[in-house]
Amino acid sequence: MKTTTSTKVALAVDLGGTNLRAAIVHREGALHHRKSVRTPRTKKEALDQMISLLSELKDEAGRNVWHVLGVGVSTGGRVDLEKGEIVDSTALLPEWQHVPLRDILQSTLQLPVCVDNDGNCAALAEQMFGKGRAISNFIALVLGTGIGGGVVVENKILRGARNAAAELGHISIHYDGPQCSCGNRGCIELYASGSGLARLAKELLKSGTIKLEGMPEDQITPQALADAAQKGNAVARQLVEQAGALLGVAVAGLLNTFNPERVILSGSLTNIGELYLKPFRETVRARAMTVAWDSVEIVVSDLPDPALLGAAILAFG
Ligand code: BMX
Ligand code: ZN
Repeated sequence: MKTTTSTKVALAVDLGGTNLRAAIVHREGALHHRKSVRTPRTKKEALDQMISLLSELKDEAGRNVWHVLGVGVSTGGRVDLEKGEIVDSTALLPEWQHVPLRDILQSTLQLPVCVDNDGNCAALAEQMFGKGRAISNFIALVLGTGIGGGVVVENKILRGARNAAAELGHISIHYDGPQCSCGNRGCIELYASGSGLARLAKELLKSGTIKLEGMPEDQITPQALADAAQKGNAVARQLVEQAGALLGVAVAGLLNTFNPERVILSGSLTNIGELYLKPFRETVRARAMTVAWDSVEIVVSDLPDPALLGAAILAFG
């Protein structure tokens, strides 16, 4: 690509429960110099890491004589849009309460900074560049460590009173389910996300119900479970299928609530494919109201990293 000083770019960072990702993003949506590291456990380390990744990218943009318009941050947690502050977060990002992320990054990087929740960022990216283009009503679900959500109603991202709407991972599906770090019980994220599947698998390992050869407890990933299922491990298969079906229970409720034209799935769990997606679709079909099911198309995103891309869109303004 021929580029000049008039080439305008944004720096984007996505703070997830497992990975911290960053990239330089061009206006037309191309991601350059993508970087991904494990999210450090403490807030201080994560902040330092974020600043170091963004500084590297800023230097890289400088070397390419690209004009950096600003920084966009996609993060788990409830975000005060006006202040650019992470107000509250679950155990996936411990310690991230009342963190004035925008001010911290702005003063360090000397660039304008915008911050939003990762599910909202993903919905924004789908709307601009993905399968949400020209779709007035859709739901974006990011199925990763947690479950991020974004809801677009009549072309607008649904934000609610304080930008805390669409925390779709925290729809409770079990009255008596385990405690979730959001304060509720039995949230769908506890069953159908990467962290949820790992939690369930660990419980089964402890009780001796499941044997996962060559998979130490701290390396139980949805993909590893899916691989075990493919190799004939019936318990692993049942876990993954159950995760898909339970997500279907929550999404059927969302169809009845929002009557979207599309549900756009992204995130690492979609890589499992049909083992997870088939029971998901079947449950949605079985449980949603007929008109709601008949109006919807369930699709998998074709964007490489919707939340990261959405962060850049924030910075482009
Ligand atoms: C959690 C919650 C959501 C977030 C989702 C996906 C926090 C810190 N996170 O439900 O705000 O959208 O996880 O996050 O409260 P990820 O870690 O899978 O990217
Ligand atoms: Zn919850």
